[in-house]
Amino acid sequence: MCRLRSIAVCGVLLLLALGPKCARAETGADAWLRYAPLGEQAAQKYSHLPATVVVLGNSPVLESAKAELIRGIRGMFGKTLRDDKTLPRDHAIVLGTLSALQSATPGISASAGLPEDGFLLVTERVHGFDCLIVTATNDRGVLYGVFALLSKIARNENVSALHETQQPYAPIRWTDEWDNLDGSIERGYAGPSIFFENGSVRADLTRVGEYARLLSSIGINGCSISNVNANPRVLEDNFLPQLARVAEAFRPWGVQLAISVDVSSPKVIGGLDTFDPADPRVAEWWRKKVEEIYRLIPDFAGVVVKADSEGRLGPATYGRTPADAANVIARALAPHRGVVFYRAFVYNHHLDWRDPKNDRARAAYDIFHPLDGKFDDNVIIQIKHGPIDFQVREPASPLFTGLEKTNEAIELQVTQEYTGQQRHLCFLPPMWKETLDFDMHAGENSSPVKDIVAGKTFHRPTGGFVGVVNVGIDANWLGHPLAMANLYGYGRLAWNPDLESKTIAEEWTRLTFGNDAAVVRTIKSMLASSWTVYESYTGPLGAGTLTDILGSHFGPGVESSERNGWGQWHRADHDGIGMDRTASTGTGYVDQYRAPVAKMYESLSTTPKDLLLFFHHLPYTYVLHSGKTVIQHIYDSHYDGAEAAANLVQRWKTLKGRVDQERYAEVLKRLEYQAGHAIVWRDAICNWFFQISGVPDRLGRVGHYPDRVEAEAMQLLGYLPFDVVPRETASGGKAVECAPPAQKCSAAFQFNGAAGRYEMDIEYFDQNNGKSKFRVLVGDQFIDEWIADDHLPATKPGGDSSTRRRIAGLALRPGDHIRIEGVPDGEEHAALDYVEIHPSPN
Ligand code: GCV
Repeated sequence: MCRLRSIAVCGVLLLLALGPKCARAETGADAWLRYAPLGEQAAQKYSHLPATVVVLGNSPVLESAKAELIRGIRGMFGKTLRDDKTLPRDHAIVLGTLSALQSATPGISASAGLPEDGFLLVTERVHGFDCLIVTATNDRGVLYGVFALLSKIARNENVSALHETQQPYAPIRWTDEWDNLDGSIERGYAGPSIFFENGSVRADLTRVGEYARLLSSIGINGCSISNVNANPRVLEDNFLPQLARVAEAFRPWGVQLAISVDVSSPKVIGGLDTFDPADPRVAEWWRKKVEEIYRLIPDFAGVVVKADSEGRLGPATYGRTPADAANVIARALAPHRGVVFYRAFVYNHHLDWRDPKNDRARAAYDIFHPLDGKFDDNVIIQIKHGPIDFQVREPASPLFTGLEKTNEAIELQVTQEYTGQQRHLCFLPPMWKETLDFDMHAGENSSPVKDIVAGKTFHRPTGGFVGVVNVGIDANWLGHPLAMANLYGYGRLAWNPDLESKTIAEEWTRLTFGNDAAVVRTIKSMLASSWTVYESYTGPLGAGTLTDILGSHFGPGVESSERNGWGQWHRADHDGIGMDRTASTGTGYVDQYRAPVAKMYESLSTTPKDLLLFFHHLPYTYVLHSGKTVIQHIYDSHYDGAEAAANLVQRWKTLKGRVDQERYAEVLKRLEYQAGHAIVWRDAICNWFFQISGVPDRLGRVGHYPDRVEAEAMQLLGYLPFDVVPRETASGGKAVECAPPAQKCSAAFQFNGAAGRYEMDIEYFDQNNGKSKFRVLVGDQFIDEWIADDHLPATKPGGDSSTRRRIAGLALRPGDHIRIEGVPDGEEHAALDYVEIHPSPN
């Protein structure tokens, strides 16, 4: 079935009877809630579905549940459910809480000891009619049940004789958004904020409502909308009514509003001369402020606090502890059942890098473990999943077992700050699963992280999951159409961390792209491999992401981690690489784990290969279990990774015509970019390690690029060579630029290969401070042109801006004169790195 817009295309396809099924055109805005028409076969399969919906009760959330059901059935089957107010005089889908159901139909057997937000889907006879009942303890549970039912149908599952209970693993299932009041988003990669604009809450909150619907569909019940690097203004009297508007947009979807607060607010906006948490005036200020919030937002969820971290003020100013700071706010929130998330991401970013015993990874445990038991019951310590900062691979934070008498939540990062910024495909649930399933050995029984944060292991009253999402105003929410699999996956794992990541990938693919077996198989397998592919060309063996940690966190920047106080050290030098975190010779970090875990990481032979360099400093010549040396592993993994990234493009291309053209093209564009950028990464990392270690690549690849013509070696007209810094981020350390006063430059060379068809890759630099133009000519013949107008996080030539333009199937003869013309714009000087020419694949 096709939408009107694509009828013409569909018609042509049908007429020609070419290619597979016609696909609908989509922007990605519907995400996994597409409710795309299911077709004849499915209509047959679900013909038993009732034609009526009956809602027992009356609330905005139940209203959403009903509207969603009608919308879903209409989308998938083109039928509109009749909306009845009273119990069935016919087969019906009945929605209502257990108590409403039992009072409307005494004797109904549908009962279950469901916790808040859990739900039951069951087929039962009501008043003599078979009904499909969606029930729960609370209205939100009913809404979740409706989403689950629609998801089953959209994925072609059988719903004819349902008896299924689902309940959330933990009460806390939140997202944090790092949105600033000016509309920018810290670490956001899909346009400006959906919440704020120019210092205020947006006038139009349509997208906010749509976002709440998406969150609700995966069981998220709270959302903190403002950056943890908090602006005290959010608490100003005139700002609170604006927040109330956001809460209103969230409410019909059962999502409760939260905000990040700055602990210095009593002083900065409150007129006090202190924010000392021990000062009674400060406590009183928080009490009154919180009361004011609840007057406007009765279902306000609570606040998130980042303090004494990365330059933020905190209780340390007054010699107080995080417990003092958390409790003073928690006591103001407690009468209203609000909570404080106090982030354990507290560390000294001025560490002395010369001291081999210093270790940022130790910070959270060192600071918070001694405070265990000192936090009030409505405080939750929000712990990043690893001890550093969302690197491509980290061990589970030892703090999870460092707090037995304190509530905890795990913080996972959906926005791909260190994992490719939604320009690279990186499906994160497999990574999250490793942490969630990791046994921390808290006692005799197994104690995976998921149980600890859910409060099960240490019998805590609350706890759970927080995902940092950072959706933007872009139609598809996260930029890369496939990145939404991470938000979906986060929600599904927060609901049920026992789910396999493959199951999640399959669910998401079916809901997002339909049930075509080839589409499901291909996307699922692309997602499944994408994290380790990304890891293999950006940070193998647990070294941490070897990115520019002082800047964008995007492209390669090996040295940026070293010789500064940030503590993201990998300690690579002439002889070896890795942080020695052992108890015997290193920083002693391993001793923060319980004994069995500490023992495993202390020993080189039992440390998992993927984390070797996180725990041990090894010579480049150290031989791994695989038989390869560390250095050869680094070379090989980067070459294999870049090849695997290229392979993602090929796999995606097999879906042409099977998914809608818009998303097909957008994904292809991003995957092609990724394949090019993986080569930038590969070359930068391999060359850096080759330079520093002096150990050649056994396969002779590093530093040898036989098909490459360096721009600085071409015949240059106007273009001038320059050194790129850091040097490994350009081929040979140099590039050419068309700097003022030049207005147009050219770089030319002669092709000396055999006659044939070739792929020509032009590596150029696409900055965000200009839109240079490029043209390619062979002899006098125009071949290609483009504008360097991407929005990469770069204002200069280097690893962040290096971009590949591929010209495929180009016929060349020996002696052909190839010329690239560049026209600079603004600060962007049409810089070129090299050209590489390979025979076209057959
Ligand atoms: C919101 C990292 C990020 C920061 C982020 C911080 C945090 O350092 O780069 O952008 O700040 O983590 O989680 O607080």
